[in-house]
Amino acid sequence: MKHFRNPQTDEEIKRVPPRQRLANGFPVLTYGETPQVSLENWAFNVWGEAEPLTLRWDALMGLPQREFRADFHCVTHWSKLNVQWRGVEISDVMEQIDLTASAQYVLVHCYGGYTTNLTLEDLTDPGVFLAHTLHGEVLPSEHGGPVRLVVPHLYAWKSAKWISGLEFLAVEKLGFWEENGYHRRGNPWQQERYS
Ligand SMILES: Nc1nc2c(c(=O)[nH]1)N[C@H]1C(S)=C(S)[C@@H](COP(=O)(O)O)O[C@H]1N2
Ligand SMILES: [Mo]
Repeated sequence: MKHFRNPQTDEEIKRVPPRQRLANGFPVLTYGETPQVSLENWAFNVWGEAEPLTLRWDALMGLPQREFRADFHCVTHWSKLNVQWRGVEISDVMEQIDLTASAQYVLVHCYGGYTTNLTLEDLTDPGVFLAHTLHGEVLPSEHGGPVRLVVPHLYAWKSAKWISGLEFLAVEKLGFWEENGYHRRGNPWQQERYS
């Protein structure tokens, strides 16, 4: 079986960024072990340039639940169009968060220790969300369950699996891959792959 193919239809050609191919399946890309986190133990923490906050599973479920369809672009040259997720819009999470006037950057933290950085502007882009459901099924742990971040407008290393919190910052801190040579922003249309 072929795992990747070139975009074919006009629609695919328009939506697949430069030097990307389409994945037939949904590859799993994880650096290190897959953390196992129960819903009971799951917690999402906010700290730094914000009033400290902890959201547990029930509180997350109490926020508006929505369907999202998003394209997914991994920097290793594969993309997947129309991935169907269910979860919570980041704007609905941000309504729970009281930022200081200095907050301009975010370091996203994960169970297992992975981190990735975003500007506050990229985090609060209207397309960004927390996902707990993939194609109608409970988000599998290898794809980031119980809850992952999805940032459709940037390369997928920004879509942090097993998210455990957001550290708001006045001064930018780089995340794991960004420290190791990946671009600080990662716009797939500009091919911001490595720095
Ligand atoms: N916590 C964590 N999040 C992560 C990663 C990781 O290794 N750990 N890999 C990133 C990369 S490089 C990609 S392409 C996507 C892959 O998501 P998937 O495994 O669901 O396809 O997750 C991103 N989020
Ligand atoms: Mo990736």
